[in-house]
Amino acid sequence: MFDKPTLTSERRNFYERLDPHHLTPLWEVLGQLVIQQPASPCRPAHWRYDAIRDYLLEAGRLITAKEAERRVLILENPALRGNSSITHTMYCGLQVILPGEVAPSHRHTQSALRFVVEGDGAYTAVDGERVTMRRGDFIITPSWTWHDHGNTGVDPVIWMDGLDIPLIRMLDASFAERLDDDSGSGAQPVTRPEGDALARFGNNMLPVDWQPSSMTSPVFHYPYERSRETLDRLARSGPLHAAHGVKMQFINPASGGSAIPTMATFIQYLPKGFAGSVERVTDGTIYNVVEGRGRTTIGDRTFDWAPRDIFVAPSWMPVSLQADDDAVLFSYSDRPIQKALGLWRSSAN
Ligand code: GTQ
Repeated sequence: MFDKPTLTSERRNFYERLDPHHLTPLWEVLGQLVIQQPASPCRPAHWRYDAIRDYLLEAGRLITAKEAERRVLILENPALRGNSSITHTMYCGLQVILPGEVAPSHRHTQSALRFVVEGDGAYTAVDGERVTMRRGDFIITPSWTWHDHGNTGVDPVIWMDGLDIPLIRMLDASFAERLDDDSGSGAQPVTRPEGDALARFGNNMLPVDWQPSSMTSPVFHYPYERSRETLDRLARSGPLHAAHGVKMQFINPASGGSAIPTMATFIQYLPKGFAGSVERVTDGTIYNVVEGRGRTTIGDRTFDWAPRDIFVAPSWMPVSLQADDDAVLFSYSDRPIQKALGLWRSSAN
């Protein structure tokens, strides 16, 4: 759109004299900066769970959760290797915790979401309340809340971590600290019974005198049982959206906004045989397959997926979803940031 002017020797000489002053002429770079539509360098990518699982268990033999702080394999966008990023703003990892282990308590300004992919019997503790992690559960660790993870069961437990690490890095807004651990256990003290937050905030009611203290949802656990039942009922009562099937977003019940200020989280149902229409959105999106098999075409790539697989669709690439079985997909993206700034676009609008 903005063409580069001809490079004459006089101009080249000028640029060379600018260089030591850390000055650059805009007209040489404008065409790369202000482009007609998004052209993300991120690539569509797909990670088969079957191919990763053994590496996670191998990591479990190689290093303890305590020594690692968090025993995670990071899923890096192939075009962003070395950046710990799956899109320009979002981080994705798979965390494994073995029976008896504790990932010690810490807090940071980055927000985290957990989506449980395998195993029962682990817990995440957030500000004094533990929640048992079950497959398909979506759990939030709000910015600057103390959190630790433990496994009191007999099997390894594995979940997907979604964090806004690259965004916070771009903003130079990272703070973090370890809990002073008097007990030596690594875990924070439990001060509230399990299920307290869900009872208080997760039943379309709020305690009468309660005032929000943060922008994150006070419900930090969205059990799969409830999400699945909702999808099931809506699938039966229809109608299906041509591109999304039945798609719900997790919200903060106190504001109606996204459950996490920097990350949108979604769960969607695609009936067997669903062949979705093509859509583009400006929020690069990470998907985790909960149930069913199917395929997704993203730009010129098509990925066949199965339960627990993860795939990423970069900003503004055409995406279409197909399901061979009844399928459920969890996904997350930076949509709330884009919406807050009036930047979010979809080809559907
Ligand atoms: O569980 O707190 O994947 O701090 C990366 C950074 C998980 C966590 C990650 C973290 C965590």
